[in-house]
Amino acid sequence: MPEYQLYCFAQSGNAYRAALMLNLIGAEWAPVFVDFFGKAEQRSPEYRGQINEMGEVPVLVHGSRRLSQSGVILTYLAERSGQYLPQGDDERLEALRWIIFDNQKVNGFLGPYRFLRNFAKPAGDPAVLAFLKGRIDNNLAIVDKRLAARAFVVGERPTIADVSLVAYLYYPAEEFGFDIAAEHRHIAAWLTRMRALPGWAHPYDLMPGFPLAAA
Ligand SMILES: N[C@@H](CCC(=O)N[C@@H](CS)C(=O)NCC(=O)O)C(=O)O
Repeated sequence: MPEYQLYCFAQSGNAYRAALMLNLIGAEWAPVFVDFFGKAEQRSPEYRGQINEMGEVPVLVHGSRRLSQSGVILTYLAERSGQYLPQGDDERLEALRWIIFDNQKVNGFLGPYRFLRNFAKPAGDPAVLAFLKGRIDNNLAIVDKRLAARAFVVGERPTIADVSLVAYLYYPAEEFGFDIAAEHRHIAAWLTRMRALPGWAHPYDLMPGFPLAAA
């Protein structure tokens, strides 16, 4: 059995952060498919009892350890491998600052927006979508400005802050109804730099469940 197992599914940008990190550090890992759209497995009492009390994907299993929250998983893998690790207190805190901003306000809004627009039945309320889109535009502009002055989020070297922030950004523009890279040139250039890292793979190639089975 590979060293790591990752509970995930292809459409999850939250899980992509962990899957991508495992690939980038060259870990031996295998995905464990979570049927999110069909059986809503993550909400079952079994999943909550045995896999993750928070009822969320991703979950990383490493020996007797079971970790959830992609920010925790990224930190764990960076500390174990020594790769994508922020160096020193200032970088560590800076990376954490961006990971929290990302979880709450960048991909934390993009994920639900894409879900409501693309997968939810019935589709999301237009007023909710409009609210989220306003927040997304504002927060992507903040990230774009940040990346205008440096190659990666913390500095000139990629860290777990970058791996966190790419979460939903490689999914097709049609799923969002707008083109993030076309609208934010510094984000676009950074996405190209991230894509060039050894081990990079697209979320739909890295995790099981794409394409979605017809309902
Ligand atoms: N902050 C969490 C977010 C995890 C999350 O929200 N995952 C979604 C899937 S993309 C989920 O499992 N949602 C539970 C549900 O909708 O039942 C992380 O970064 O790991």
